[in-house]
Amino acid sequence: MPSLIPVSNRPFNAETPLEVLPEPLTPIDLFYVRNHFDVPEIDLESYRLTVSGVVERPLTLTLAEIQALPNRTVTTAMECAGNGRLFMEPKPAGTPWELGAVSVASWTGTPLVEVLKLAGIQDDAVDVLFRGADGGTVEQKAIQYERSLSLALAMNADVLLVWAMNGEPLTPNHGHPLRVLVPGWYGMAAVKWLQAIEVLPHAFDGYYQSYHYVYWDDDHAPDGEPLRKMQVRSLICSVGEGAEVTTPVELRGVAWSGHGPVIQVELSTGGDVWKDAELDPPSEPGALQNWHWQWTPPASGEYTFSVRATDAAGNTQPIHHRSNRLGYGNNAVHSLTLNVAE
Ligand SMILES: Nc1nc2c(c(=O)[nH]1)N[C@H]1C(S)=C(S)[C@@H](COP(=O)(O)O)O[C@H]1N2
Ligand SMILES: [Mo]
Repeated sequence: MPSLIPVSNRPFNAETPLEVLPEPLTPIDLFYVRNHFDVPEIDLESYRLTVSGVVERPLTLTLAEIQALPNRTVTTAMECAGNGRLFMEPKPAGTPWELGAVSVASWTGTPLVEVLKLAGIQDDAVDVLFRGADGGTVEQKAIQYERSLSLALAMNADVLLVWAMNGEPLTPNHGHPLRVLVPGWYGMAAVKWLQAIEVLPHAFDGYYQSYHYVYWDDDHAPDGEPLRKMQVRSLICSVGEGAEVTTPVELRGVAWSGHGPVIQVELSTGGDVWKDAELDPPSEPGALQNWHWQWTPPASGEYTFSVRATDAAGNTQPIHHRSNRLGYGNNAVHSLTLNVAE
């Protein structure tokens, strides 16, 4: 039985075993976990979501009141921006993720815009801030996990306040009782244990907004480019590094992008020669797409297989990752060396 692969204990961080990613939904107990602090204990009886700031009507809502609003279910992938950090050179500080900080779930929730409409947005609103119930001391300051979206993004009907994953209430690790979902974005935007929404008359400037989850390097804007959508990526899931396989070699895996569907997945066995894999369309926009590929090698022996994906917006995975100080967005091609038996 596959199980989560622990990366750290306090806070608890763990990866999804790649072999389960081709399943239509990642089982909840195998969905990767990314926590910055200890999981806060939230009692459903006393839980309230507050909505305040530059609104006509500040709100205090129970989960049942939120669930009574219009809701919908979407299936989308979520990836941590630090996925693959362990393979970056030089290795940045930060959680040393291999490649399993990605999963896919069906998410049920109320569009954020429904709650914002209830509260009534004032004309001077600029940003919508989400505050998680978790927190701790960072650089000698007591902080909570907080992120914002611009008002224009927050009004997008795709942004959900989610209470169920794969048809089950959220578990403590995944944000029980309520979390944000910003489909297509790296996971940092999906604030868990949502406690408060504050509509601000200015842009929010917080630790996880303006310092972390920013590409700091020379290739981006000099003052750092905040992370948003997931970059195009593909993974080989059917075998692991160093495995022995038989001929014809059959490889399977997944691909995704926050910039639209993946339209091509290619494999290489060395050199800049790429052959198309067969690629399934996403079951829904933003879900992981399965691919498979078959190849008869000229002889038995050791081969290095690389996979790369291209999305509908024309983005292709690079051979080498771009460096950035905090080690985000490593979407370099995934390569494995396998032993092909007689
Ligand atoms: N309140 C809160 N929300 C959070 C986080 C957190 O530490 N605290 N981590 C974020 C990050 S970086 C990611 S990648 C996703 C991970 O969601 P998951 O643990 O359900 O996979 O949650 C995001 N939301
Ligand atoms: Mo993340």
